[in-house]
Amino acid sequence: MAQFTLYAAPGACSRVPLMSLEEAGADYDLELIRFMKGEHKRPDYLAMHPAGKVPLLVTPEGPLTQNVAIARYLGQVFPKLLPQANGAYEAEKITADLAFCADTLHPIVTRMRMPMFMVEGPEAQASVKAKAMEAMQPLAKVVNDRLANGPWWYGETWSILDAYIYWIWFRISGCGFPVEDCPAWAAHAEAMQARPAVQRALAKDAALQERLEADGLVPKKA
Ligand SMILES: N[C@@H](CCC(=O)N[C@@H](CS)C(=O)NCC(=O)O)C(=O)O
Repeated sequence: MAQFTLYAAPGACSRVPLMSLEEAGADYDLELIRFMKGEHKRPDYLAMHPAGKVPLLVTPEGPLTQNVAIARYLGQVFPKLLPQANGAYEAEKITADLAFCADTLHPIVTRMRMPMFMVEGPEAQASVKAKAMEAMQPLAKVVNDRLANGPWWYGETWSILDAYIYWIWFRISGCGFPVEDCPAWAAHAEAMQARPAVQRALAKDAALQERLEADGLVPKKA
């Protein structure tokens, strides 16, 4: 049995720990959660993740939920994944950066991509999406300005923050958001795609998608 098990869904924010585990060269198994079959709401899964979401990382010590906590944990087990902070303030600045992704950017992304989870009807959904796009604009500038001093979120050193910011990029691309206004973020995404560990993670994520397609749970991508 592997040291860790990551429960994930293709395209979901479980890509963040997936890329991190690949970057670390960790020993882990990957388990597919089929939202369409309600696997994230089954009692055995809820016993490990009461909120019924992905990602879930099962560690030798027990299950761990929430991307911020999983990133913090992986950063301790594999020190190359996060900057090693000098003191409480520096440490919590890193937590704040992770929380910026999880608590500020991610909910806006959800409203941009999945307004149907928020309100009923096409007009209300279009309005939720438009508001979310508007809210994302100044935040995208914050990210872009930060990455202009890159190549990575923390300058010369790659970290889990880069995996998180790259997942957000994936979600805001291709939905009408003006990503062309964020050239540094686009360059960051390209640099991410050139990393062998990221390529391995994306291939595993694509394999999960293919399993959903093979089961007839999602339409086959053209
Ligand atoms: N704050 C949570 C957010 C997790 C989350 O919203 N995951 C989404 C996928 S990106 C999910 O599982 N959605 C399924 C659902 O809510 O039913 C974290 O950081 O882990």
